[in-house]
Amino acid sequence: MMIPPDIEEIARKIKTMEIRGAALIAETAVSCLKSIAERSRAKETNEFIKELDIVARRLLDTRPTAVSLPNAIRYVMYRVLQAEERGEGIDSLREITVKACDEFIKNAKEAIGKIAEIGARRISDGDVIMTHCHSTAVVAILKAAKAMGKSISVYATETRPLYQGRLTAEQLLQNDIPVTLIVDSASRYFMKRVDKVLVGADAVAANGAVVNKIGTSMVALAAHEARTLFFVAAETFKFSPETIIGELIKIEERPKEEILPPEIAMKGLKGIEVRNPAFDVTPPDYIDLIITERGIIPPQAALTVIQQELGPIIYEKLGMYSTYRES
Ligand code: RI2
Repeated sequence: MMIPPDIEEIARKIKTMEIRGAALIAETAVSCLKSIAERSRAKETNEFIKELDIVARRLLDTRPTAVSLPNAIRYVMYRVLQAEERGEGIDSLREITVKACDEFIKNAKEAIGKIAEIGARRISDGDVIMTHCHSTAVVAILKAAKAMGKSISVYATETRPLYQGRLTAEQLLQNDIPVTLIVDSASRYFMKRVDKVLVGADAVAANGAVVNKIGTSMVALAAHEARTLFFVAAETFKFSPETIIGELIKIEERPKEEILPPEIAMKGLKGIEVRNPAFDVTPPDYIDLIITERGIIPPQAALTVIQQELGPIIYEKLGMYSTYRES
């Protein structure tokens, strides 16, 4: 089967980050699987599964770090493969696929609502918050805190090289939350004025380490030094089951043109070595709390979350759709 052009276009947009954010790429991938299931003309179950499988692998190929992506795909494929093993027919498989996709998206939306509510309770009236990059979960918490009548203000780092901090600032302004945009390297300069740092996550490892946008660990270090609380907001589908067996989360390296566009490279920098890692790892020692839809946990409880929330995937189909396997 050829991948349909509209799905190919979505995969391209995820790779170029026109569609971005760990939760959104997971939800988008699941919507693609749903669309494939709905339009499939397969007569045999194995043909149907092959169609899903090709699209699943194409989507997994787009971005390697956000664990939400393989976890979302496994959520759907695990249920479909189980149904096939039970001997269900093609119509039933289609129905099960669509249901699993709808369920994942519904759960993801509900998770954000719960994280907003739980997280907002941890914000005090008058708090000055610092955030890095753009996280749907973080913005939801800040909006909920404001809705609870808490007066807050935010320092948003611009987040080089793609400036997702501008998006955060825009969304906060739209919600009448005072925000100051700063360059990433000013985060330590302003840290003494900050009560809490709040960031999102692309992946949470079994030991509680958090993988998030490059620069997060530097902000965490500055927070640690200033004794400023450091909170992470992450849905449980961002927790990485593979890390239980010692796999490392792969850090995406993006094109050097994001840092050095060709017109600048012409001026004496042509051919220069540029590195552009998109994420870094913040050790659990620098993290005070992780806010999940199941409640607030210390980073040390990440393993328990993985065991409870992602159990069947871990024990039966861990290798399935792992972004780690080929690395
Ligand atoms: P939500 C983003 O990655 C950022 O690192 C952000 O903190 C994280 O995903 C979580 O975002 P990128 O796609 O899922 O910008 O909370 O590379 O929206």
